Amino acid sequence: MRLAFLRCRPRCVLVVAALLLAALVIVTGAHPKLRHIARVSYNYYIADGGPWRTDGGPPTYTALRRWEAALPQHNLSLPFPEGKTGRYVKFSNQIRVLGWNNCFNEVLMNAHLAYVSGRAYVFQDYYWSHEHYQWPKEKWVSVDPRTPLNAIVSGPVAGGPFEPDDPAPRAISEAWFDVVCPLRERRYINTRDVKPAVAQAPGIEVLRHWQEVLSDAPERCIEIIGAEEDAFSQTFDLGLWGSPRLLTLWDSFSESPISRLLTASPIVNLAVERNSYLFLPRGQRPLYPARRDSFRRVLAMHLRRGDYEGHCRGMTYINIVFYSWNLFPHLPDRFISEPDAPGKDERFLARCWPDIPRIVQKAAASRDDYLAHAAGPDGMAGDALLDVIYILTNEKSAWINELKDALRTDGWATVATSQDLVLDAEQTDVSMAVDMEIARRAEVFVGNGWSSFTSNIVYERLVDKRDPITIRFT
Ligand SMILES: Nc1nc2c(ncn2[C@@H]2O[C@H](COP(=O)(O)OP(=O)(O)OP(=O)(O)O)[C@@H](O)[C@H]2O)c(=O)[nH]1
Ligand SMILES: *[C@@H]1O[C@H](CO)[C@@H](O)[C@H](O)[C@H]1NC(C)=O
Repeated sequence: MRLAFLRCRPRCVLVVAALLLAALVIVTGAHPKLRHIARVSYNYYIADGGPWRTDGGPPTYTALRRWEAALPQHNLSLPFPEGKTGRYVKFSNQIRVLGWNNCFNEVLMNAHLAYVSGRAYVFQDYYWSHEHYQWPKEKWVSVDPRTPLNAIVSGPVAGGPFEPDDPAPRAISEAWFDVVCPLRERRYINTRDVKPAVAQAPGIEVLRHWQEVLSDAPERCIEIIGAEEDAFSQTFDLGLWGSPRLLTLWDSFSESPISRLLTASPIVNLAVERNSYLFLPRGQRPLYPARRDSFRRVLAMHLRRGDYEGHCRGMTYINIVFYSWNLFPHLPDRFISEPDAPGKDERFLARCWPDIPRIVQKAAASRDDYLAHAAGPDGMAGDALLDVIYILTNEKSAWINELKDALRTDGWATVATSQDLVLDAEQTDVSMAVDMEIARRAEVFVGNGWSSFTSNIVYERLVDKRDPITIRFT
């Protein structure tokens, strides 16, 4: 009896294991959500094998990942304020899985706060909001798709060097933070213990308050943790970004090396170069000697479409003001919210979700205002000319062709849109940044005042000291 049981045992175990495995496969396969997680996990951990994956899925950034890991500041032997005696701050309360520009705002301001506090900023990957990710779901290689920060932007915010005479410690990666700041050496600061004191304060006071906390703390390693009960537990939260309280931060923030040394990434810059054919003016020879540089003849216009129709209606309802740097009163086309005046909803929607006639009209008016501004006392516009229009948009339908026809009919000799860009896999992954860089370089920009996508272009153009007449809103 005893012996027979022992003899059966290995076989019984095998049979039971095989049955369990079969049951697992059947249960996982039958449930679509589980099936998705299984496939995505398989892709993430096993199938994501590097450059040989040419099936049209998202890029793996194998080389860029290796480069980020090997940044020169990732070195324990470096002298203070870097290396094993250096001072660091990681913002684990940074928002994730949201549109790029809502995240970008915050990343930049946190990096500026780290800078003024004499601590190295810990940069992190960008985690996509699912609806904006460029790749079809069946091609995803992780449950929450993400992109290395250095694929999107370059500069001190992403670990690039500061100016030669600046002793600031360079930003490090999340992975290096785990090496240089082991868990037992970290001080955790919960936002609940810091934010209430400056809950409704002007932006500059929020910065100064946190700066004091981070500078005074004797600990080398600080990790900021968001309060669980606070739905907006960011250091610089949505309430601040959507309010004029923000604008008091401008002098400090715009003069920071985080802002001044911020550029597009090499991947993005190359995408713009590769597509510069599109901006070559195609019309007849100008009637007067005009600039040769194509970008100086481009008017770029951001049309926030798709999900924005519903979003605009929602914002109309709560009468919301412009977002972030779009709020500057010295920019033309200010939006003054009108509580309950007759027809105010229509006026709001006409600006947030403009139709084709309005778009055509706004492009022409922005061009004419710019040329009038460029004109000398003789009424001549010098060599200024705007004959190229670029429409940056998340609109993917044939509506774009209707708009292109209307713009051509109105006299724009060269019309290009986001749909015309030719991009490889890495450039496709960061196409929002490609569009933003084109809009940064264009001579005139027209955006949507409620959009954070627009506001970060406005920010870059203001840092570049562009004339306000070249920064417009529909
Ligand atoms: N390539 C490209 N993508 C765009 C454009 N407009 C919107 N998108 C995509 O949609 C996302 C919009 O999210 P954000 O960047 O946070 O900007 P936002 O306009 O404030 O939108 P919400 O965050 O949804 O309010 C972008 O990050 C892009 O992924 C565009 O003109 N070109
Ligand atoms: C790390 O820093 C030390 C001190 O500056 C330097 O001598 C060493 O070469 C660095 N190591 C690497 C791998 O760069």
